[in-house]
Amino acid sequence: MPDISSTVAPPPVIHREDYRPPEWLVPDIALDFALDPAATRVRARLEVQRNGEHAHPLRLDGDGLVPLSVLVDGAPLADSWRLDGGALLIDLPGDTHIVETEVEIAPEANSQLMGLYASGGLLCTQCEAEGFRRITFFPDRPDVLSRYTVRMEADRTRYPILLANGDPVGAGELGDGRHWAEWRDPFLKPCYLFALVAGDLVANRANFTTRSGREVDLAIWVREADLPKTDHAMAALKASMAWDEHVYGREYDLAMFNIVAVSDFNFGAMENKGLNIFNSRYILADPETATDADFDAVAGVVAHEYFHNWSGNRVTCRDWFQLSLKEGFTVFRDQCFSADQGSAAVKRIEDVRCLRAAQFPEDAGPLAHPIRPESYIEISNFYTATVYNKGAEVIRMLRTMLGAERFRQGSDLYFERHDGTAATCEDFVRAMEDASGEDLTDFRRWYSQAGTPRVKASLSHDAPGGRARLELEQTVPATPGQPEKLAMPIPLRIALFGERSGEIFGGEQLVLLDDEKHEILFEGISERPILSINRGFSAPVIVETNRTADDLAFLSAHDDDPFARYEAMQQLMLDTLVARIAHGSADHAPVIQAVRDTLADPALDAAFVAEAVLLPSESFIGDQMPLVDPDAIHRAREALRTDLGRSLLTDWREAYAANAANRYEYSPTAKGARRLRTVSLGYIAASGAADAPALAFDQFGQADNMTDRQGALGVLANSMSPEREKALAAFYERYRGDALVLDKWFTTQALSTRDDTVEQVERLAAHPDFTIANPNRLRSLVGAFAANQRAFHDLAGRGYRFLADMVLRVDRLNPQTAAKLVPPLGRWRRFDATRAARMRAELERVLAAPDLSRDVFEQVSKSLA
Ligand code: 0A1
Ligand code: ZN
Repeated sequence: MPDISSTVAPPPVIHREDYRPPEWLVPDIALDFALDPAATRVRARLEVQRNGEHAHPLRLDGDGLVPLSVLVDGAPLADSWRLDGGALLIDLPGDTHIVETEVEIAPEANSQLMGLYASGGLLCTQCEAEGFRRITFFPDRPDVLSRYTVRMEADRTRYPILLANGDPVGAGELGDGRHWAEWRDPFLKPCYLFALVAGDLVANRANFTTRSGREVDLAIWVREADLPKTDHAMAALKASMAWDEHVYGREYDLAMFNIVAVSDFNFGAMENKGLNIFNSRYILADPETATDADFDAVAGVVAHEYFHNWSGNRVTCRDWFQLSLKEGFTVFRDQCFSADQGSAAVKRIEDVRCLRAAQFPEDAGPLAHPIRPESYIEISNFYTATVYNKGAEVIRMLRTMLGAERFRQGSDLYFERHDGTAATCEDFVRAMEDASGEDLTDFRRWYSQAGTPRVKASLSHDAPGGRARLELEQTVPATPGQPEKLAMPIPLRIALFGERSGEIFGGEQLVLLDDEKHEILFEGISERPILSINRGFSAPVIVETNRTADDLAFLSAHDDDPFARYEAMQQLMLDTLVARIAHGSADHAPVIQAVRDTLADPALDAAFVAEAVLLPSESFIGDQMPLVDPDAIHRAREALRTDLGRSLLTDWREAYAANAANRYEYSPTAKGARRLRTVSLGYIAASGAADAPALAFDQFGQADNMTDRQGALGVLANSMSPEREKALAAFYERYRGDALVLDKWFTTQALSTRDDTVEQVERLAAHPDFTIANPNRLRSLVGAFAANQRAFHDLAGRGYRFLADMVLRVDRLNPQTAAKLVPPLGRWRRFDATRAARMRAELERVLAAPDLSRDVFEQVSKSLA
């Protein structure tokens, strides 16, 4: 048989440098939907305007659409339109015309969840990045801004609520059980921010008065049974609105703000103007079904989408290469919001942990790209930790370098200059530059160069002279397409502590390492100094220092910067683990002592202690090694865990008892206590204490909240005890009707450290409650399993085969979601020859499959290159 795949042309690559302004603008669009899950008729009326001097036809993007009619200025067109790869091309004589089209689409057959689709009896839309072209013919690019009027009609019983962007302007009955509603959005917007929802929904309603006195009606729309779970999201929404006024001077601008929760959603949520659509897991929360981490995620995502109203909607992106303009900035904004709501130190630790878990590996692998990519095949593949989280770190560095006040002046200038337009990352940097008077020429390298910079820092002390010398050296690793790198300006917050006195010499300094090498001399250093560097994680870099175990132990007990204190402990643990992996043994005593001291320090709050005493993850340990050995890492980490458990058993038992609560309460203190209690339980179990399973089962059974219950279940899931099966069965029975909680049941098992996890996961994939059609459920099992470093890297390659099979199955339904499963296989270069060959073989098998989507093709071909 001929190899057909090799004769199919590879999909085109889009380059940033090829950007050209749109040839036609669409200042106004009226949409008319006759909604029906099987066949929805969409009529569009576009006012089109030639942009500049040219004779090109109007090009309206379309994906899977068939024009039922095309009218120009009211007259049917017979032969002056044609289809070109899905797009509709129309020759137009004049400079302005009215173009009307009609198409029919089938929401319930839309398994990609892009465009108009059905979810749990609702009809809803997702248009970012290029979903609008699956609804109607339109120039589907973010720099075409239009005023929208949307009319919807639908069956009143199935779809009593009809929502779209902006404000409602009319509604009525149609007879035969159908009704209609019309909405108008007064703000110009790109089509990726268009949204509609139709369904049987109820609202949690509230209102908010902006600081200039505007009244805003707030509504969170959900299925009736979910209404009691919406208060936390509503509180977060109000807090976000107030925060953006207070911190950025940004007010909300419509009379209404609607949020809808849906069960089937590819990402977290979407910032459609005035009508945010959310994955229900980021709206619904009550103590019985959501953990403290879930509560935090709900507030963070609600804030994120709300903040997009300015950083994304009022000022949008010129093209998709500028994605980090809205995403990096908005993640930075939501991180600061969350930091202000609770413990800023713990929030920073979590954000850095997330960056290291998701972004550092991306930057070190075959899919590395700058926060402003140069090219893509499928833009959906660029909603990455690099664009989002490293993008946020880049904005944070700007604020660190300019100071809070000048940063705010820069953001004011940016919003003022670009309001109502589609802007670029360059526009943002220029506003910061103009407002602050700083030259940010070299700083722009953070936008164009990929790869995590490495900083070597060595401190030496000249005791008789009372001087210290800090030598800094940076290297930026080669990444695909970027073999050579220029030095990056790296802002490092630094302090020196006296080894004996514990005092800081001369306070904290901000050092800008903007060359390959840099040297700083400190005078008046009367005793041996200990270096505290990259305090608060002031730059997204990897720092290597010549600090001893004693230095790190000192900092873990005395550093006044909570992040640096946590970091010192992590480094001490990492050094110990890496030494054990390399030499087969290591001295655990310094780690044990540092953990004991941290547990005993009365000045520390429980939330911080819980973070500080946790060992680095297996994958982060792997990132420190030239070649990852998952089994050796697991053994070393478990040995240290066991040792910590045994040596400090009394301390863990004390912490466990001291952090018990009589009754559930939602407060930072109560959250910290819950976290430390379950971390302590984990160590008690790691010690091998005979009563550990019973203790965990008790916590599981008696918990009055999901944090404690799931925490105990997680501990049991790693055990071989009979309590494990009892707890899993009880959890399933209790929550089988609640999809979001059932996701946790799958995830907990997929993350188990037991030897039989691969088989368990294969078995769970055949469970009647498992489905690949729902992205949350898919990720709860498959995504979690691929993050379980030991189980996924099973030497026989079963984990790899399982994941590749899933990629192929999911690709037929939902390419975007399938592509997101590929990166763990792409890390093959980091593993031993046997594993690397098996991972490659699976990638090659996927690549050879017929009819692969562009999404998966791009991720797999780049992973093999
Ligand atoms: N802009 C959203 C992210 C998002 C992107 C694509 C989506 O559709 C598949 C959905 C959401 C955000 O940053 O929250
Ligand atoms: Zn976003």
